[in-house]
Amino acid sequence: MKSEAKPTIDPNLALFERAQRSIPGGVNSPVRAFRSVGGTPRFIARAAGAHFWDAAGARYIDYIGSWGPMIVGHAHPEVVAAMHAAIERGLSYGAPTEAEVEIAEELIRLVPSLEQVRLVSSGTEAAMSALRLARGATAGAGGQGRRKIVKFEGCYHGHADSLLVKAGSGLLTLGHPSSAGVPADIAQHTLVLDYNDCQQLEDAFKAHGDDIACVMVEAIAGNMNLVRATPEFLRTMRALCTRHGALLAFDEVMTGFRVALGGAQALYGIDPDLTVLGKVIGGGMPVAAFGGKREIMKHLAPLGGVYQAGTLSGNPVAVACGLATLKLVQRPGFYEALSARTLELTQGLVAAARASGVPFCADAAGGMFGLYFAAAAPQNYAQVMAMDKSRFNAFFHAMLARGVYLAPSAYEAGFVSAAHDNATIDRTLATARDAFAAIA
Ligand code: KE4
Repeated sequence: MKSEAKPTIDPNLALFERAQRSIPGGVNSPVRAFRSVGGTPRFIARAAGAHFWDAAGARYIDYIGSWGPMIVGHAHPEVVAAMHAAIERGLSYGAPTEAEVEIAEELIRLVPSLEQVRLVSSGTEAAMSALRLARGATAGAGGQGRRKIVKFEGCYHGHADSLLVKAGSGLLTLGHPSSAGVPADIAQHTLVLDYNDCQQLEDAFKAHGDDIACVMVEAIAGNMNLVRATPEFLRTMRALCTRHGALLAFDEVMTGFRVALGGAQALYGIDPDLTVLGKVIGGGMPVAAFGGKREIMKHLAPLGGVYQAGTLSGNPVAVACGLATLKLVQRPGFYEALSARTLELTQGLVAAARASGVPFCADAAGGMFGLYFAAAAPQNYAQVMAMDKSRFNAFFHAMLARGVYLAPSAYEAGFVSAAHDNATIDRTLATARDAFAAIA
């Protein structure tokens, strides 16, 4: 009797269905659920270098790199060895360690504006703490702390309540919650302006200047796809904060050690009062940080009245991973090679799209890139939203089916690692030529 061939169930689908029974949406961070692009998320079983393998054993060239941290490639032997050595000494002590001092000194040495830093465990925690510090360190008229913060539509700074806010009805009216669970009386203190709009910044300070504690910005935005700030926008921001006594915070969680060794602030030559870091500084482990001028950091407990704390802040195993990664990115020529590789990728994708007549452009900033199904690179959120999302989704799936894993959303940036060698880039471009032809 011929045995009935068993239907092969996609292990990713089986895992996704199982995961949804115990985890909301089956994921621990929404973007991983593929809801923007549709289809079944890939459950990753292992990763090495520029690749990872899903639960069905399919191999992909990975262009998310854990959303930025894996800049030296997955499972780099020197990073793994450093972590093993740290693990042998114990996992966590809840007491200070020399390694935390070492990574703090390294960050201060490498990031131009830093005089002191505090380590935390996520970018959200770092941005949230930086905001509280800014409010606690700036006195408004009459001596009470300033309450307002300014952010920009399309920029993401993690999921603290004050930062899950969308623009009010009128641009300068106070913000409304962009998430359930955020009380209006918290959101009302967040002003959400258009990215790259200098006039709105001027108007906001005219209306609220002496109550603005902080302006927080991604100098190269990576959470509405990749969108660059104009130098004039950042210079205006810096000047207005200085004039009105507000603090300028650069959120470099994504751009830090990604677009250049000194981050976006080094590229633009801007000196922010506070900097938020994450991703690369942990090398894939939960390390993030916020820091700035000593005069501001002295307001933090246990010195000052701004409370902030964390059980696993500065965790020795995580810090060992971060230190090993920071050592590798300082090798001579690291960023030159990474930037050249990323540019080769984006220029090759543009050529491949043109060969198939698909309207497409791209941008590269150090080891991160943006892909745009549009005639020109977007300068703000409205222009991002006007791009051809369905074309992106078709391209995403055409590439995924051929073994190239791009960010599963038209509104995310992509990431190249030092492990993406010439052969990997060439393979990606050959795949893209087929994918563009398939969606033309
Ligand atoms: P985390 O809390 O996810 O470590 O960091 C928040 C954060 C803060 N600031 C910037 C500029 C960021 O890009 C992020 C997190 N980035 C997203 C990528 N779009 C992480 C991916 C995710 O949410 O799963």
